[in-house]
Amino acid sequence: FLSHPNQLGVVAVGFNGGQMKKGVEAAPMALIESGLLTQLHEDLDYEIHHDNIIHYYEQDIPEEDPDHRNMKKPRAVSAVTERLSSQVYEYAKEGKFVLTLGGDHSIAIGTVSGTAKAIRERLGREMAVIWVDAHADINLPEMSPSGNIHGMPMAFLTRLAREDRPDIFGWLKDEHIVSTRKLVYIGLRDVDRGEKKILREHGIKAFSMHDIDRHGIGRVVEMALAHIGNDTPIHLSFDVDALDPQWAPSTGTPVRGGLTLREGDFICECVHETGNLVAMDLVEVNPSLEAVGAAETIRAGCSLVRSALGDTLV
Ligand code: HAR
Ligand code: MN
Ligand code: MN
Ligand code: MN
Repeated sequence: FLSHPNQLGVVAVGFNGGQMKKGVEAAPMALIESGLLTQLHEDLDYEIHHDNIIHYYEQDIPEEDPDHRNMKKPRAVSAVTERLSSQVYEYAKEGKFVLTLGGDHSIAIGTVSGTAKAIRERLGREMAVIWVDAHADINLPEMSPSGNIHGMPMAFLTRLAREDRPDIFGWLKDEHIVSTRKLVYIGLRDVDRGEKKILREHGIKAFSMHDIDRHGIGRVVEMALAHIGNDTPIHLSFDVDALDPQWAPSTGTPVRGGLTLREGDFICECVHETGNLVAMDLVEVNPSLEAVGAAETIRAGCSLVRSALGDTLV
């Protein structure tokens, strides 16, 4: 589905406004300084397209941003993701692979919408999303326990949550939207009551840690890919908190009992092998939390990205 499979568009998103903890905005810098893009170029032969800017979107972030429908910083998240959506779209419409380095997971409202629109225009097809995360991030604003928008992106991206104000996600149009049938979760283990109800009522495919314990990661990835079908473009949105805190301690909402780094890499390798991957996000690395584990978390993040982009063990 890529017209230029070795061309990689990179967007570095230093945004933290989808949640309350400072530090996640420093992740793209840390990932890039640790050599990620150099490795992708030198070891995996990608031609990197990057403006060499870490985007903080200062000029898009309003001073006044009162809560709306229980959402915290709704205008900031909306403005940043609207901008990001067109940045991602610009790369994706040229048939390049798009790699976005976050940032908290609210930025997926921008990345997924941008890829979905480009794939519709370029190929006339609906895209699938594989969401690897401890959390389902599909809270409707009113039912979110925290009001943090990083717990809501999939609700807006599927239109289960909707808002018509143009400054609060009203910019999301039909071409940006993903079908609940084309969404698959892997790694879930901290899902809110209301989210469980949504997953059940809409028949959304979800593989929890329980499923991984029961069937093994190999079978789970096979079932996840079978659900999507082998002729569908895929956007992989990887929240580093899907990994167990043993491998990725430096993240805002760590949850024990997660994926090993090998299981995370394995998911990425298998998704790469389909040949259908068109975009990836890596989010929620927060180098300022559990500082002793920051280097390890950054290394884990780099490993996931390399695996998704075709690094092989032998
Ligand atoms: N579900 C909770 C909420 O909505 C916690 C979300 C935690 N978020 C993430 N995203 N790290 O995956 O607030
Ligand atoms: Mn070179
Ligand atoms: Mn998440
Ligand atoms: Mn998460």
